[in-house]
Amino acid sequence: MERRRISLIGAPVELGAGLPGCAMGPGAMRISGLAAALAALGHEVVDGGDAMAAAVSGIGFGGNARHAPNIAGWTRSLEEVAYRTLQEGRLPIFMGGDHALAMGTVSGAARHARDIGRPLCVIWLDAHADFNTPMTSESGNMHGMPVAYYCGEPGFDGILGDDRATVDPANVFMLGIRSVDDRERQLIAERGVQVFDMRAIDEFGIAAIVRRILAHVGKIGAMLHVSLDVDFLDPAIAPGVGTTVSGGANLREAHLVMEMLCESGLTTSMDLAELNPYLDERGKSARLLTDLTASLFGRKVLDKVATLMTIP
Ligand code: EXY
Ligand code: MN
Ligand code: MN
Ligand code: MN
Repeated sequence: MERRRISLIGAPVELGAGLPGCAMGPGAMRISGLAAALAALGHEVVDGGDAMAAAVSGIGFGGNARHAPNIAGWTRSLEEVAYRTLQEGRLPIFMGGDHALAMGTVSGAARHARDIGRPLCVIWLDAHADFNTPMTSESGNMHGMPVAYYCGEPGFDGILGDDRATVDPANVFMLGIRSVDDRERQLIAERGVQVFDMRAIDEFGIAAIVRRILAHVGKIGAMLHVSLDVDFLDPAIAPGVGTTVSGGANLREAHLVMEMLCESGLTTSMDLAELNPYLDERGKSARLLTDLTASLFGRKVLDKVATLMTIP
């Protein structure tokens, strides 16, 4: 794989989740050796330290949205960091932090893509659709809302300006989904989000799905943001998350997604979200996130693998 200029950015957001602990995520990712693993693959890696939430007051949209001013502050600062990092020609990897961080990271990537006249596609690896709004959410937890936000759903007034860049829901590809609220289900169908739930993965195999998505991304010349929520993975291999749902992606399915992303060379930004080290088992989930990220950036068993066609 070509040498990338990677920026690691800590995003210790935790008030979007129902449980505390995600603020320790960036620390655990550093301990698990993410920077060294990427550098060992030949990339230039800079750890930019942790971002901070902008100070925000006077945010008060209606509905059910806990800690809205704090999440608005994170959205403003992470939008700017994502935008600026991409503008500098670097590939940001955001070490979360709960998934509300993607309100900012994806919005910033969308602004950069808009500037250079390319679409932005998002691969959303998650047990959940994260498509609630303050008007539909039952929990009020804003980590269940980022996709609705960056797709431009109403109900989040005043976080970023009215000219904020958004993502076309038809360019959002969700994989691994297995827990969706009733009103979310209705919204994602109405908006035309491309959802591949665990049943689709069981039926078609994850490779066939990812191949089709990547072909589409390449064909339309899009930038590609990959957002990996720990709960995409089965809790047996990744227990360090507050919203486990059984029946998730297994170890090989997850690595295969990363390996195919690597081969495509299409990824331009990434989130590692929802790691809760307080709930983890001896660093198991943090290590797995590091291994998966290394797969995406070129770690493989062999340089050349035999294919069916090479067997005499
Ligand atoms: N749909 C539920 C809610 O809105 O509260 C659960 C959301 C969990 C979100 C995690 C991060 O993916
Ligand atoms: Mn999520
Ligand atoms: Mn989730
Ligand atoms: Mn399976």
